[in-house]
Amino acid sequence: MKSFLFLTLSGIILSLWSPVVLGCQNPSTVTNTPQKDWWETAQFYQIYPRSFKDSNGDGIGDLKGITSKLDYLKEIGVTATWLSPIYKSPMADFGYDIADFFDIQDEYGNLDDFAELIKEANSKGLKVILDFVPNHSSDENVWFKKSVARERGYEDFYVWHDGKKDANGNRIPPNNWLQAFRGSAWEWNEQRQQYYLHQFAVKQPDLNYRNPEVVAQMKRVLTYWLDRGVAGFRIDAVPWCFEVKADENGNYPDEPLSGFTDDKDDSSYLRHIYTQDQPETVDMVYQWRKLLDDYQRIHGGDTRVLLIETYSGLDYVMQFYGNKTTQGAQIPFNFQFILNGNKDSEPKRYAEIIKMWLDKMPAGKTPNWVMGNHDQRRVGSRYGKERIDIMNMIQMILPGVSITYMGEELGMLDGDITWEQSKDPAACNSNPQIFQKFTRDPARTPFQWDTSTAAGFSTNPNTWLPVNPNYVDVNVQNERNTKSHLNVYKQMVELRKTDVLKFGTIQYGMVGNGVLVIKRTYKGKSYVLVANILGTPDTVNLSSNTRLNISGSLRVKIPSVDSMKQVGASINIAQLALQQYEALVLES
Ligand SMILES: *[C@@H]1O[C@H](CO)[C@@H](O)[C@H](O)[C@H]1NC(C)=O
Ligand SMILES: *[C@@H]1O[C@H](CO)[C@@H](O)[C@H](O)[C@H]1NC(C)=O
Ligand SMILES: CC(=O)N[C@H]1CO[C@H](CO)[C@@H](O)[C@@H]1O
Ligand SMILES: [Ca+2]
Ligand SMILES: [Ca+2]
Repeated sequence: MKSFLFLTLSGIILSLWSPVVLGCQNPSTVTNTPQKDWWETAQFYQIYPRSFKDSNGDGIGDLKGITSKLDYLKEIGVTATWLSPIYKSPMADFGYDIADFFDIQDEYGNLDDFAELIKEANSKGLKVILDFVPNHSSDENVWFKKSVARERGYEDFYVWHDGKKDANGNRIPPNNWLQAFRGSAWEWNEQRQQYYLHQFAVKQPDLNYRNPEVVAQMKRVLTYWLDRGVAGFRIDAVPWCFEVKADENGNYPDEPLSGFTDDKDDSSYLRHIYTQDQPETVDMVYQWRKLLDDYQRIHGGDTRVLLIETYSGLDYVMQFYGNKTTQGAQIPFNFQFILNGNKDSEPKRYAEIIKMWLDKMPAGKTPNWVMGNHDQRRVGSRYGKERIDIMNMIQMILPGVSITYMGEELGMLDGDITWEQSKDPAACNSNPQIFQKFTRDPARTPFQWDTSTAAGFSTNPNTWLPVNPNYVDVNVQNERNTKSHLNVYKQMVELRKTDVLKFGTIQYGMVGNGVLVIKRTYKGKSYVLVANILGTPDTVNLSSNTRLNISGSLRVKIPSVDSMKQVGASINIAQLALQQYEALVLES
């Protein structure tokens, strides 16, 4: 039995942490008692409010619905929940097009409902985090209307340009930049007689972050919601905040061709070296972090956190953690399990994905693990429904922050949404032949509570997206009472409260044909996840990967749903027989 890969990291005791230290540090030599701030070992849970719980029977989830289900969040051990956008919006992009950053969309409720949600959540020890969408506003935002009218103070709130003339004297856009959907990123505005930049839809004009008044205004947005009790922000689409600075004539350079496609309207036709991942964007995030820290200094309370969404390259992502002198975001999302793996991945890929983040992460920072979100297919649909427990167990046993998208704890799967039923603009802007490639609706179907009407999501059988028919089996009520993904998840949550998972070192590697092993150790006590990634049984020798340093006796602590092994059973570490896709947490 060969071991392909071995990795170890003394990641956990902050004062000892160094990316170059390989080999198991003995934590008992640490003199200080380890301390962790609340978020460092937290369990975050993403709620897509439209699909979580409908309180008034209109078929759309809302704030009162969330408030009514806070006990469920407690039940599954959530520390903090982040809500996808609830701000006032014409819903051209389901709330990612904000018309009023200071108010709530009617169908979700109002500011009183929000206050009630915060109050109830806090009384249960739950924190609430809001999505912050800085890259653009809606064209229905009053700021945009004022900018169109060149009102004093708003003239440069957005990125405006006269455009150019072609050889025949016809007006053409300032340069070749493309929007994320299709076509030019510049739209002519008749009233103002200028083009405005929109990196997303026409209805989503880009704010001009080179205008200090815009920067100040967005900071006022953050403060406004901090005053209303939020524990931090998840910041959307960060890479798009800044574009390259205009030259002395006010012009922007063309982006070079990527060579990936001949389709001139496709965003990937160009390499986005001037419209994404600009260094100023990183600095903007540092400024937002400072705002949160200053807020805490003045108003007290727990640390406020920043969660950053970017799918950029790892070297750029890591900059968001901060540098030697400046703090950045506590949690730049780790999307490596989304970007680099799926049901066809080789087993050793799993260990490589873990390594990618841990090896790049700067010293003293906290890792985080994201398996899914509202923009991705369900974890069980991407990695295979046989691996639902495996993915939840990996996420939970790894050090640092775990982030669950609602429903993954139940093993919810993609809904089958037809072209006619589609709601996501990414699907609707395409056509019936290709929409499956773009749609994000399948992961947004209503949450499955029980076997009543609309899976208990709504009293209205006509929900905004159809309920997945598998709700008959896959629902909270059912899964509470049986051997289930939910119960495995809850046991993992309990395990996360132990010192071993909070402070322990990590060692991980492969044994057998395709068995991932993750070992956490603290003060001589270990928990070991053993997960057979493959669909074939395997008998493995856990000692064969000598550098995992597994010896002595181990007992079963948490078996996956289909495992035949009993909790408490001793296992033979030299000859551990695993069924296909079987996963076990063992304890020393
Ligand atoms: C291996 O594990 C044993 C306890 O099982 C421990 O005493 C020893 O220090 C470990 N060795 C290394 C190199 O971590
Ligand atoms: C398991 O691996 C260890 C270390 O390589 C070896 O000493 C032992 O003989 C192996 N046991 C079996 C049953 O293969
Ligand atoms: C990554 C990404 O697309 N982020 C958001 C930025 O804005 C667009 C348009 O509103 C949204 O679709 C995205 O979710
Ligand atoms: Ca509703
Ligand atoms: Ca921008």
